[in-house]
Amino acid sequence: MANNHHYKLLYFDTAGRAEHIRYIFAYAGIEFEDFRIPKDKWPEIKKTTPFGKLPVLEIDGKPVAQSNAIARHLAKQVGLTGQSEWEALQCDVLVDTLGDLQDSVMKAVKEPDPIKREEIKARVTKEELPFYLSKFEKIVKDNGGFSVGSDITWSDLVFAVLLDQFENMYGKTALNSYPALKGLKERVHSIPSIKAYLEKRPPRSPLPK
Ligand SMILES: N[C@@H](CCC(=O)N[C@@H](CS)C(=O)NCC(=O)O)C(=O)O
Repeated sequence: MANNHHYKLLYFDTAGRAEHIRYIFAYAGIEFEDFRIPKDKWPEIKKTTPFGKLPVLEIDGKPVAQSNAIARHLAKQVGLTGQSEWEALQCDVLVDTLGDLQDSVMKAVKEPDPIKREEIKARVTKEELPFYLSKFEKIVKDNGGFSVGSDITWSDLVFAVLLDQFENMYGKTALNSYPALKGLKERVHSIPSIKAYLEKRPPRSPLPK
């Protein structure tokens, strides 16, 4: 896809909040510099970022913060925001709802007290995950395999990234009760440009605390 901008994505050496941005670049065949900041360099670089957080995307040298603002901007450029304003809105709704679920999951991961951690993890696993996943499953099934409308959107890419992370955390059978979601993830991962990206993607390393 033609795009004349120079893109440099700054993030840590992990998937985290940058992976959906990398997927959009990969999907659209847009070259970008995947600048993975080593932990020890972060305190220095942090001072130079717009709001002290990553990811930051430098577009022709101008730094832009906020992962979903960045992803939405790129999605618009490459035609991944659906067929109408209504579909663009549905993409935003799903991406934000996936963010809510991800926040709950991460709360369990980040809890330092091991007893509280297990309690949160049990609640998320028993209540929040099935609540959200069953709703997402119905949406994707009703749309014939897409999260929004009848064609791929950036929401599908965000689903693929997060469902993959859930499988890594909860095991490969975690999505067995959600065949439409599993199918969505697999279909995104079999798109040749995404497949090529996944094959050369560096191994994950943990985020700095
Ligand atoms: N809402 C922001 C959140 C950014 C954020 O929390 N980034 C974390 C990594 S996922 C960070 O920069 N942590 C290091 C720090 O705060 O020093 C986004 O989606 O971009």
